Amino acid sequence: MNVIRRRGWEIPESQLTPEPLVFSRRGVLAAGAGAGAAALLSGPALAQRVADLDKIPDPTADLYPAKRNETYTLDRPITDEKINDNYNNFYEFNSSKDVARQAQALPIRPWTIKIDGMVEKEQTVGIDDLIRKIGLEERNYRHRCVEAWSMAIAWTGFPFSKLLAMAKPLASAKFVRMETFMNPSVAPGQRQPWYPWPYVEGLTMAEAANELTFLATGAYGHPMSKQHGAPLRLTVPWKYGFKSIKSIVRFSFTDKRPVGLWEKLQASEYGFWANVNPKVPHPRWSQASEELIGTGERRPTLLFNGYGEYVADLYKGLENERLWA
Ligand SMILES: Nc1nc2c(c(=O)[nH]1)N[C@H]1C(S)=C(S)[C@@H](COP(=O)(O)O)O[C@H]1N2
Ligand SMILES: [Mo]
Repeated sequence: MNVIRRRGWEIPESQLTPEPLVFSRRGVLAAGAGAGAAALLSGPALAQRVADLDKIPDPTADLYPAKRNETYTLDRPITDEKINDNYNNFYEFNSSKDVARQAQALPIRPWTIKIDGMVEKEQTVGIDDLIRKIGLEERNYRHRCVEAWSMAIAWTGFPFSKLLAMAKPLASAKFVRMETFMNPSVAPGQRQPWYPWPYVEGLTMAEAANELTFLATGAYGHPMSKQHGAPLRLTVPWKYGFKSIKSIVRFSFTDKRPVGLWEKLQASEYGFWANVNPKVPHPRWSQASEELIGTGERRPTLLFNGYGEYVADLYKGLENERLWA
């Protein structure tokens, strides 16, 4: 993501020290001191780890490809899988688009998900039990990043509403807060202390229950690649991409509006609602059009990324809120 490091969140000494020095010194401190930090794997050791992880079976791989739900149609071709697999935002690994190799170090089995907070009964569930219990379908969705690029993806997964049915949130719950794994020993970006890890995102209960809101476990007819956020990733296609949190480990139901990682870092640029709107520019660039990654084409951006018929009603009466970006 595109963040000016205004560093209001940093320690005051940063005002006295040239930036590159602050970053390297703090980076070194964090790597040496934090959480009993094991040495970060690289080179042959990383390759060996990835090879070992690749041997761990995926117990729900037989469910792919799932039947496509034809309700959701595209106005553009699906992005080529090779391109999509090599152009990602996954700051836990690094802040470039080139994260695919590093992301392979993430273990995704076993993977447990905690459901807690304002629910009838807190529970912990393994990803494969969850997938088998709920079942899978395929959906083609557009994806619009706040950085003014877009893709189209064939996701596999299940509607968020089915997780709600399982979680049984109390009437007092107003929001769901989602959290990504925290594992700095395999995710080098998580050793960068200026990001408020872990990655967090949130939705209102009405947004979570909307028929478009989808939890993806696969893409392109097979289990999702790690760089896309395996084994469980949110897709809310009418919002800027940063809302679609990857590699989720926890759903907490709450009456307090969650503050996402980007909002915490730079609230003036990345807000809670973050609905796509071509008429409301980001403070530093226009949102009027987008680059379709892999095609060289630029297109006008659509209000709600073209999904207004499903979601516009969610925002009636909220006109005083900062609904865009
Ligand atoms: N945990 C986590 N989730 C994340 C991100 C991230 O850095 N970490 N990046 C977000 C952003 S900005 C975008 S555009 C999408 C990118 O998804 P893709 O790499 O599958 O295209 O993931 C979102 N979810
Ligand atoms: Mo993004």
